[in-house]
Amino acid sequence: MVVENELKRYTELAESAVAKYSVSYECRQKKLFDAVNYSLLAGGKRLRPVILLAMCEAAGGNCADAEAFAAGLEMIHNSSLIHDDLPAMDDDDLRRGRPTNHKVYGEATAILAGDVLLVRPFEIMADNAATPGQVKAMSVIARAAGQEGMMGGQQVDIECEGRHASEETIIYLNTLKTGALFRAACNAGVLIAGGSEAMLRAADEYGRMLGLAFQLVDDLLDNNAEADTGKTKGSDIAAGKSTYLSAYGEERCRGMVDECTQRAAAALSPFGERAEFLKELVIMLKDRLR
Ligand code: GRG
Repeated sequence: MVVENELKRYTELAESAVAKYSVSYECRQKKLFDAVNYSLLAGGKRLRPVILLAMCEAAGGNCADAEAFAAGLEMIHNSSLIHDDLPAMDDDDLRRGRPTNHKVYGEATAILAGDVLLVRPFEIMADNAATPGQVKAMSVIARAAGQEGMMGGQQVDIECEGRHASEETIIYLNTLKTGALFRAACNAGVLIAGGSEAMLRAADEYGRMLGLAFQLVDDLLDNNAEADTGKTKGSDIAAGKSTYLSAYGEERCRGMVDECTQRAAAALSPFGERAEFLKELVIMLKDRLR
C-alpha cells in the first residue's frame, strides 16, 4: 500500500461527501449559503472525515455507509473554525490562507454560517442513520462537539487566557477542544462498520493519542515562522494562551509527539494489516514538523 495514494483516495471521498451535502441556490438568504460554502468548500486537510472513513474500512465497513457522517463531522469542524475566528473568540483575520469568514461576510452572517454548519450535520446524519451503529455514531459525534467535548474545551481555554494554567488544565482543555472530534471520528467509524468492542477500545485509544499528537504539532507549527499553516503566526502566544508549547517547551513537546505517535500505532493492533494507513497517517502528521 502506498500511503500517499490512500490519503488521496480518502481525501477525495471526504471531499465528495462534503460536496454532496452542501447546498446552494438562488434565494433571499443566498448570502448565508455563500458564507457557509466559503468556509466549507475552502479546502482544509479534511483530516477528521478521512480518519472516520479509514477507521470504518479498517473495521470491515463500507465508506458509502459513512459518508454522511464524514461530511457532518467536517461541517461541525468548519462551524467551530468560523466561530473560533470571531472577534469575541480568537479574533483572527486569516484561515486557510484566506480572510476569515467574518472578514468577508460580516460578524452576524458568520455567526449564522457557523450555526448552519452545526445544525446541517444532524439533518444529514439523521436522514442516513439506518442501523443502530449509525444512530450511536451520531450521538458520539454530538457529545464530542458539545459542552462535554469541543465546546467545553473552548470554554476552559477562554477562561485560561492571560493566566498561568496548570499542565493538567492544558491537557484537559486540549483533550476536549481538539481531541474530542478526533476521538469521535475514530469511534464513529468503528460504530458505523459494526466493529467489535475490542476495535472500539483500540480506535478510542488511537484517537486520543492522535488528537494529542495533532495539537502538539499544531502548537509547534504556530511557533515556526517558516511553516505554512494558512493562519496568522504566533497568534496563540500573542493572545496569552496556555499551550503545550508554553507549558513544556519545544524539546519536550517533540518528545511527546514521538511517544504519542508510537502509542497510536500500537493501539491499532486489533485491526491488523487493515489499519496500515491509519498507522502511517500519524507518522505523516508528525512529519509536518520537518
Ligand atoms: C460552534 C461547533 C462550534 C463550536 C464553538 C469555537 C469553538 C466552540 C471551538 C473551537 C475549537 C477549535 C477551533 C479548536 C482548534 C482545533 C484545530 C487545531 C483546528 C485546526 O484543524 P485542521 O488543521 O484544520 O485540521 P483544516 O483547515 O485542515 O481543516
